[in-house]
Amino acid sequence: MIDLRSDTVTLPTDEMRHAMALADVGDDVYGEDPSVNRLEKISADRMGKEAGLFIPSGTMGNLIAFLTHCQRGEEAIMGDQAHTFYYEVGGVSALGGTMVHTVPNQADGTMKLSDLQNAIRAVDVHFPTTRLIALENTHNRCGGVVLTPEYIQNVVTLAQNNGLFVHMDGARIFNAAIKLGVPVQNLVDGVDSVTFCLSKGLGAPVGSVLCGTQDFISRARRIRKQLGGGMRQAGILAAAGIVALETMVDRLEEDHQRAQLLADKLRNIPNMHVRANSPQTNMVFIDLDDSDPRTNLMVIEELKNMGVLIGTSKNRGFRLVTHYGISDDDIGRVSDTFLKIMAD
Ligand code: TLP
Repeated sequence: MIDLRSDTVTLPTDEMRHAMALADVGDDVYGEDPSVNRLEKISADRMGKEAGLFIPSGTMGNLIAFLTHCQRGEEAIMGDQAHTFYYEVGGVSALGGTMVHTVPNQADGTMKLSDLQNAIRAVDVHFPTTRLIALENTHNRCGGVVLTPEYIQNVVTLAQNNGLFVHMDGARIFNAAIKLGVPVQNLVDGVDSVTFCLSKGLGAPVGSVLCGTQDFISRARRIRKQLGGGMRQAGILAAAGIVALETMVDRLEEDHQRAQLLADKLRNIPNMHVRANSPQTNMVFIDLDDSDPRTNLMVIEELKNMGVLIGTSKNRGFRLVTHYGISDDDIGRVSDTFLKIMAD
């Protein structure tokens, strides 16, 4: 099977498995796991933040950030295509009582500054208090697109002028940094909290890290415990995360190149349309022509029967994600398989 459903399907490298087997561990709820402590320190340094917190998943990282920043009934502004809005089971509202205020995401993953400004509540006894703006980089539903440091700084300035916090869902922030050729720190300057994932393109089996100030992370640690996310000998997992950070970041460029190669090949497939500006990073989004009598789910099933797994996207769309388990040969096989299915 060639699995392009997501970069979450990546398997740990041999070096990760070795590091896991040999990891120094302790009880992380007591703060005594040396491998977790090391991962948190390395992560915070990479992000240019004071402290880090190892979290089981990106979803929990975002949830903890929201719950730490916002009191019940307070409002968080996010894009209407945000992962936190679409794919996190309503956790911030269900578990945090956070009121979600969406504004339209533009095709490039941004939200207009004027929309953000208009979404901020005035001080009025009737209104919830606006507390947070959430960004996402790379932006998943907008096509794996990249937010630039300039845009992020504009949002940070707007937030600071209005006394708001900014959280960055940076599940794939290293993809953004590699694409832009900038240090990852430049993408989170002035941002109050950032979650990034070790278990996507970086290939670790489990885990994300939330970074922010010392005070923010101390409070986030309590929320993680409250949610049942306090782990014990988690150094086994953190050890793989350290290898991920040390060995897997620079090679993300290869995934971007393969996504480009894939898109170029798919452009020649009848009745398949590669979306404008796709791909920017490791995600290729394509759409099935309206004239094709099949649904996207039917096409996915046919591809599956021929050994290729891909994901859905809105309407008649598909998402194909490259990662280090995918070779150039695989890209050729995928396009040949598409050709067979679409020519029939
Ligand atoms: N995204 C998954 C699915 O949930 C859609 C994927 O396959 O892309 N933020 C962003 C931007 C994400 O794309 C994801 C995962 C998460 C957060 C959540 O991470 P996990 O899966 O670790 O909870």
